[in-house]
Amino acid sequence: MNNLGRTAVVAATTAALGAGLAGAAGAPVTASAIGPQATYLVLAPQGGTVERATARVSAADGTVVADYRQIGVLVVHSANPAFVTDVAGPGVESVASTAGLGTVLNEGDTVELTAAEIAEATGDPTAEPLAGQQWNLAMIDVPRAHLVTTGSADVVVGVLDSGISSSHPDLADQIAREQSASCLGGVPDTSEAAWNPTTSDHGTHVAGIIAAARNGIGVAGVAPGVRVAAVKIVDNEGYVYPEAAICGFVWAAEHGMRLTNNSYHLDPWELNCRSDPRQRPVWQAVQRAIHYSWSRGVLTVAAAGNANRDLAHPFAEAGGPDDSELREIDAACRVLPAQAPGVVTVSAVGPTGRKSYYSSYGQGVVDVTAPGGDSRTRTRGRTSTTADTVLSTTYNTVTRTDGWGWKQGTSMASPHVTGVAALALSAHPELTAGQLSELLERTAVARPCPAGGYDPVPLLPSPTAGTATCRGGVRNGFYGAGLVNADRAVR
Ligand SMILES: [Ca+2]
Repeated sequence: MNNLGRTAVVAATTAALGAGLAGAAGAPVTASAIGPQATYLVLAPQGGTVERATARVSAADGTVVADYRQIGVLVVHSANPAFVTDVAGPGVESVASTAGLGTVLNEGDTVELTAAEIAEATGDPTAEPLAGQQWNLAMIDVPRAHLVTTGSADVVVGVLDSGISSSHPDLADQIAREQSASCLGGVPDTSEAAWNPTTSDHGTHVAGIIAAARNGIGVAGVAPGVRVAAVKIVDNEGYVYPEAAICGFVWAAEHGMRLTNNSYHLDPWELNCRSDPRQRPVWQAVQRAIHYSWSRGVLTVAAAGNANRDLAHPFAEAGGPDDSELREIDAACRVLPAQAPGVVTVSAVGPTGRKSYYSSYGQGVVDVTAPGGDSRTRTRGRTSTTADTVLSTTYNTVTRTDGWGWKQGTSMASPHVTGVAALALSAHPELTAGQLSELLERTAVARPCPAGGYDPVPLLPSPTAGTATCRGGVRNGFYGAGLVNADRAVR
């Protein structure tokens, strides 16, 4: 740990934190839809069999690399330039190439703790050494909840993300190794190397928020008694392709998980438009996968996104494969998986409880809110304060060193909700996914809309600046049903 420094190891951009978080400046996506071994999603009619679709794939010179007949979805490789038209026919509802449909993980910088900072914080033998910096846990009453339960090892949470460091001293004993897998390419690979992080520590940070151990080292998570499974869906370039996410949902549903955390969004654009014929099959396939999870008792928790966007009133956006392209956005456009049915969608607040400057929102979209950090709340009189973000476990992919550090985003808020849900399941294992979702909302502490207008970044220019409008009453667009509360959820 002596080589840890205050370096941004996975900087998404070199601009301000806001830009890195928003992901608006994501790397260009090559739109070469056709080529050797292009990947396709082939959907059979919902509720039907995949037999005819499988035969049509073969006849169209395609190879099925993953068969998700549970949801009527095949992941196919083909070099046939005419595959999309050749495969169409009876038994095939829709087909789409997923080339160019990956999206760069919505990821901010990590500010790692130095060895000196870690050493200085080990004074209190009765608490986790870094617990004093975890404002986020006190905010949602985690210490009081732990008097009831710290979580049951029977509860396994799927972390659909960039992998989890299995060598991390705060996570090594928390990982359900036999339930972990990489889903890159849409095909599960259970080797430990495959589900460890390679180019991003995002999943390691998320996993620590949920379940970092109470072991006298570093930090503790919201639910240190539960276990996490690494389900790696973020590839080495930072992309999340639809076939990887679909594989991840099905894997989690069939390997004993009760919850999945989803701190990412799909597509090269933030929004997936069902009216776009190329995106519609992705929407359908992901929705089927999430519904399948739900039917198997798995609750899906997802981040709302970091664009300070009103998801209930989408507007035209630039970006995607060609940054000059401006798309028509309408009510058929959604953030996936956050806006899929049955998903608990999470906005972020900072230490003051106000919506984080970057957090997306939307009445009828956000279900609950949780601490995601806000470096610009200026609780200490400075313009930007790292300690107002979220401290968790890190893995430096350059030095291959485990550590602890700060990140902010709805990516960090979502695992707080997942952790609270894991505690609630530990206390009430009989809950169905629907009952658990309802419990999270019923036990949340309502937060009113801020009075007057809301400028998320007063006096500061920001890529995500712009007045946000909070709509609704007790349940509203900024905070949904309110701030999740671990103590109320376990009673
Ligand atoms: Ca610990």
